[in-house]
Amino acid sequence: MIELLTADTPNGKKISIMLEEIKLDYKVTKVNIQKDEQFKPEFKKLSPFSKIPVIIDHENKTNIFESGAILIYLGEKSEKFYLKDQRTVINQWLMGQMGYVGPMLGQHHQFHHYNPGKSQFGEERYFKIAKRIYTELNERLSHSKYLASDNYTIADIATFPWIARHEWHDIGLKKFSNLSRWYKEISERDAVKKGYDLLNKGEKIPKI
Ligand SMILES: N[C@@H](CCC(=O)N[C@@H](CS)C(=O)NCC(=O)O)C(=O)O
Repeated sequence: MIELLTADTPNGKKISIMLEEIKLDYKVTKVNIQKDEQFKPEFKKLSPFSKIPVIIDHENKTNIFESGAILIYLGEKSEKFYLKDQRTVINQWLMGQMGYVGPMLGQHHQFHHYNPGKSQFGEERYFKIAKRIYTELNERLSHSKYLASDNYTIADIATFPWIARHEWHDIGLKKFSNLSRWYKEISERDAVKKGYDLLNKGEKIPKI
């Protein structure tokens, strides 16, 4: 059994979606990051940067932090969505999400959604970067069905929950036809719908 220690955020949703996709038995343990539970010593032992998500694989007593590393671990364990002969390309799109797409859109959330009016520089900078990310993903998806290849992989699973915040981004997802096609298709997967609602609150994936 896998225990997923998480909060209801895009990084958290990546892992619940993956666990639903690979149909592993799992339970969610909520970490309330608004109440600083991530800084408790017992959690910090599992996650040195005090970040969710973390998994504990009780089968072999392994714990893993960093969502990209968790997706790789689960991909290898299940032999799903991380095809052996496509790992070099999957890793690139996964690392691109981890090092660029997620952190930059996260800053856009901070300046544009949570704290508008506090920094014109921050708002403009991350709005521009977010738009660039939409354009770049759209371009990739103009000649590839999914991000890494013609197969749905952990790179898509990592990226999807970030694009699912498109209403916060105010960029206009529907103007990006390939990204919209990809988004719509992934949002219709049963496992994605279930994993997106990781706290069972009836949360629906935002439509385009
Ligand atoms: N690179 C990390 C980022 C994780 C991350 O930023 N988690 C946020 C929530 S989405 C968090 O735990 N924030 C609490 C904090 O920083 O104190 C990953 O992908 O796992």
